[in-house]
Amino acid sequence: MTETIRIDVHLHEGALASFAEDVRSGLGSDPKAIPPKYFYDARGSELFEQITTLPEYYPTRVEQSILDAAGAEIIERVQPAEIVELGPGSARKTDALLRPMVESGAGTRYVPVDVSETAVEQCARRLAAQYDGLEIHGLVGDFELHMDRIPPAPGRRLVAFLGGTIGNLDEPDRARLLKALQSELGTEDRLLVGTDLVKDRAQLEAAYNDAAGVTAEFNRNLVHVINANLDADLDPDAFEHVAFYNESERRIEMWLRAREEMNARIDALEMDVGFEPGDEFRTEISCKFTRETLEREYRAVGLEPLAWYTDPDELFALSLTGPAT
Ligand code: SAH
Ligand code: AVI
Repeated sequence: MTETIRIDVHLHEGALASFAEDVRSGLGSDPKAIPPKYFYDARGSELFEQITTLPEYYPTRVEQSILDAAGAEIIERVQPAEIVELGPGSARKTDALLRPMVESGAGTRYVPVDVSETAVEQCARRLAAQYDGLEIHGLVGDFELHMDRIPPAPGRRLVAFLGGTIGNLDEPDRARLLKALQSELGTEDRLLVGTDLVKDRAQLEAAYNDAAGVTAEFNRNLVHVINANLDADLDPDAFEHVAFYNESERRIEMWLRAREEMNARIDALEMDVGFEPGDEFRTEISCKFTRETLEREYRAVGLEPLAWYTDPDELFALSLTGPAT
């Protein structure tokens, strides 16, 4: 069996400086908000994996079913020489694309790009053992900052952005990312994006308020990450997990709300932070889409919608686009 793994790490001191800056400005802004990409240290990645198995969290199961049904057809249609995946996490679902790509004989490389070092290492090791001869070139980096570090393609490229992670960005950030992707894509390259769809409030809110409390722990992990990286002494258990559907913005919002009065110190920022009971900061948005809103965003950046794959209940969708000609 031939195993070929290379992993480039692009998150060094710069990442800590950006985290420090994002926490400083996030806790000083109104409303207070910290970007969700910081959830994903080793523990955050592990908690997210647990979320994907929860009965209430339908997106993973439903996206998997769409990929199982359409994966081979997508590969046949695009005939990629490689798959670049943004935010793969464990990349479990990506098997539905990798298997047909490797079996086609045309695809030889997989490029996972994730801020979580453990995620890149673990998925690279698993996939190298599973697919004989598949070259794996992982990047530990931020897909909003390090797109230019992706190695040149050996041929036609399929960029996969699964899980609905695009919905964790607000509209200006999505437009910036989609535009950057559009300008990187060759005429025959394709982009495959997974998005959660607008649906009734009860089902959405249940998915982010699971009975076992795993999402609450995932949410509070941001406090652990702040403490560990910025020498802070915030008490994670002093924050209550809050998640609700903001219907006018068509997004789930997750917040951490102080249960009691608290005074904490963030040494690395030389910052004292005080919380009154009920004070809160936003930790994540998770935007929900319709085919119409999404295709409008694609067209605005020069991406042409080519195919739409969904489940019978239209809970989740995969959309395939390419550069408009
Ligand atoms: N695609 C997987 C994992 C989704 S969780 C699935 O569908 O199950 C989101 C993943 O994106 C995590 O692994 C997280 O570390 C990664 N991520 C979030 N923001 C990122 C960013 N700005 N750059 C790179 N990776 C990011
Ligand atoms: C990774 N992302 C698409 C997940 C979501 O549903 O927005 C993260 C998550 N947050 C809470 N549960 C899952």
